[in-house]
Amino acid sequence: MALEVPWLFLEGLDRCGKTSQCRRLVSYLEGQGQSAELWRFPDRSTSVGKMISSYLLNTSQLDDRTIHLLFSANCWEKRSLMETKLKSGTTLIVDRYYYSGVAFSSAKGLDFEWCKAPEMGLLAPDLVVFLDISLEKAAERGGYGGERYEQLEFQRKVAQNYKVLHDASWKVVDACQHIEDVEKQLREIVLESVMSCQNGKPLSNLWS
Ligand code: NYM
Repeated sequence: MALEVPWLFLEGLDRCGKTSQCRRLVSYLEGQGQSAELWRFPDRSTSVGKMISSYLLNTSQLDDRTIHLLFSANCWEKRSLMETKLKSGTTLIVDRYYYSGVAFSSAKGLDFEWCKAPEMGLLAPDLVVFLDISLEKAAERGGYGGERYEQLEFQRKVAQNYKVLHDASWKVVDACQHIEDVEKQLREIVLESVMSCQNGKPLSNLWS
């Protein structure tokens, strides 16, 4: 089945500005007459998502592998809806997806390949955009430290893991720039991606 719309993930350290940029991108695409939706992972609205949320808020404790599998289950429970949306022509702008799973869980010392395994078969995006921010800049942003993982040393390990996961197809945007400049660059990247998807692209699975 041909796919004529691009879909992309935004990844990055905590407080890199992904969520605001995803919102802006969706409004922009809608303004261009494109059907577009913002998705976020973890999706805290499902029952799995509620368990994840309470772990992130430090109101529950879970074994490292258990929480990793819950993040993965959270992606799996949305996979078929994701496929339906993409096949119906909706562009999805996804605020984090499975790369976060590997980057954050392996920062606790879990094996990379073990972390990747449960994500095999999830849909692969047309594009991954990494919002690159320094650890110090991220830590200065409002709300930092409110959730588990928002600690400098932990984020340093996450940043190293993103470097390992990174491949040549990823686009990197400097998230230390002014918000409007980041937005402008993201628009250009998305428009480029729309052009390259114009002849239709098949959906593919991750890590295959
Ligand atoms: N996170 C997110 C993971 O550890 N694994 C995952 O698979 C995903 C999708 O959740 N610190 C972490 C990264 C963040 C936290 O994300 C919540 P956000 O974007 O702050 O809502």
